[in-house]
Amino acid sequence: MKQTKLYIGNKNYSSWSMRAWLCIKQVGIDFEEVLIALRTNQTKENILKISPSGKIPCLIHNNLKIWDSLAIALYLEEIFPEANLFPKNKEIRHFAQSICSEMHSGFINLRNEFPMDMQLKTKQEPGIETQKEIKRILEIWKVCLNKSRGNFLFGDFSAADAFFAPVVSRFISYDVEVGDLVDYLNNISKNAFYQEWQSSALQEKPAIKV
Ligand SMILES: N[C@@H](CCC(=O)N[C@@H](CS)C(=O)NCC(=O)O)C(=O)O
Repeated sequence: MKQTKLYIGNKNYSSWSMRAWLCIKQVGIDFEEVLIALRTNQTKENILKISPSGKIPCLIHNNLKIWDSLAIALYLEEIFPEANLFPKNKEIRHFAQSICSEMHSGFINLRNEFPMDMQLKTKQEPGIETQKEIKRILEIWKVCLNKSRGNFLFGDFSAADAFFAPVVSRFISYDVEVGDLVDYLNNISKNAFYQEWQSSALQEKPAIKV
């Protein structure tokens, strides 16, 4: 049994789990992933055995328990600074942490209207509020990519890319128009860890909402 465990939800649906999982994969430590099925009658009870918030992801590392995707990303950065989950330059680091926080606490309309479902391929026009949120996301990506001039928001793959990876998945699923930012969608969706997560997601049985 491995010392480090990451509790996650169904890979097809759990955008929060995907963020934490991509961060820990980027760090490169050995860990056991434990999947708790979402949308069942036992989901809440099963999650509460592990995570005090009743939500996943939840990380167990060195006998510490860290729940919430943002807390997990910040913890991993603190313990494994060499993985460069956040940029080292102070100004850029604050910027990266701000956009992760903005993602973490916002974009409610996008979340509700376009829930992550990696098995889904459709064309759906976003409502007015979701359009505004999409515009803001594209603006964030543009600012970062113009500065980084790399494949990812801050050059190499970082926590910020992990935080926006489920958005990329949503944009692909719902065929959202992103203009020349399509290159960024491709860079994320071709990332080896993204692909690994997606190939498991595509094999999952659809969950029925309880
Ligand atoms: N803000 C939290 C959100 C976590 C969250 O909502 N997780 C969902 C799965 S994607 C969950 O645990 N749902 C189970 C439930 O609410 O019963 C984070 O960043 O970790």
